[in-house]
Amino acid sequence: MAWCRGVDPVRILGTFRGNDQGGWDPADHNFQLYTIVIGAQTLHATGYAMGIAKDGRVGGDDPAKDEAAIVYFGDGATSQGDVNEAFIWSSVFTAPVVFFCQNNQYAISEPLERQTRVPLYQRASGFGFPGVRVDGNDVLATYAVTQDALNKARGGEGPSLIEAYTYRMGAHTTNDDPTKYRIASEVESWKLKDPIARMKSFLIRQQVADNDYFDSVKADADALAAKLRADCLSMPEPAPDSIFDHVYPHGSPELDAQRATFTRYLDSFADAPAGGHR
Ligand SMILES: Cc1ncc(C[n+]2csc(CCOP(=O)(O)OP(=O)(O)O)c2C)c(N)n1
Repeated sequence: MAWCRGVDPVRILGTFRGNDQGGWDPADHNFQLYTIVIGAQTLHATGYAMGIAKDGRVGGDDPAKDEAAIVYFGDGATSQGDVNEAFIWSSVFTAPVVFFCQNNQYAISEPLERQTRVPLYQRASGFGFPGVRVDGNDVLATYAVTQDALNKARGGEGPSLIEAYTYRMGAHTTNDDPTKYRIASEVESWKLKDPIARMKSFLIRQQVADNDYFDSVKADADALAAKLRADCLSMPEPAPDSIFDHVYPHGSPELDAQRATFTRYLDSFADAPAGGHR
């Protein structure tokens, strides 16, 4: 999504490396900053969507001017209070928001059966809006249901939930070892459903792309990956006390006190740089 919205992927890696706290202006890309607190983004999207509705930018005479919000989260997030609150608020206020749950069947080591007794898309009906499950490894089907849900939201029909059913092929993070909690045959069966391989064979069968095209895509992807690795490794380390810079637009006395305490702590080290830490 960030790529489609024109956000340089290295900006996301900056957040993952802990080098910044979100490296782009959401207004520039119509794309919110990454939310680390699982599920909280569903409330942000619901509030934003309620604002869209209050500004009268849904169900107008010119559909091209209507707007909606879409928010992405995982199967584990559906157990969070935030997500359930977002479902309620969006429903009763008919907010133009699409909840897109990427159900990859694991929240780190926690399997789906520890999150829900019913298929996740069915939860929506209890909150009073439509839910649909789509094969999340089918790019075109996923695009179609997303477009439909967004059009309904823009048209004033309120929220919907999309459950894109898929599988997390790798580890959750570099300190997660999935061999401890799932069996190899499960992973093997999902390898056969690889969405990229499926899309590739579809395009070949439809005769809309040939080997030259795929070779050029691969070359572009390899070059992009190499650039991202290089850019990520060469990111400047932030000054330790820069964490205080962007909490509030105009700072606060409490933050100033915290910064002073932190600076004293840093200065207590023998190798503290003369003249501060910047
Ligand atoms: C409120 C909160 N609790 C716990 C965490 C730690 N945490 C990070 S990722 C994760 C699992 C998320 O699983 P899921 O929602 O299924 O998304 P996935 O990463 O599988 O796409 C957890 C518990 C967090 N970031 N925020």
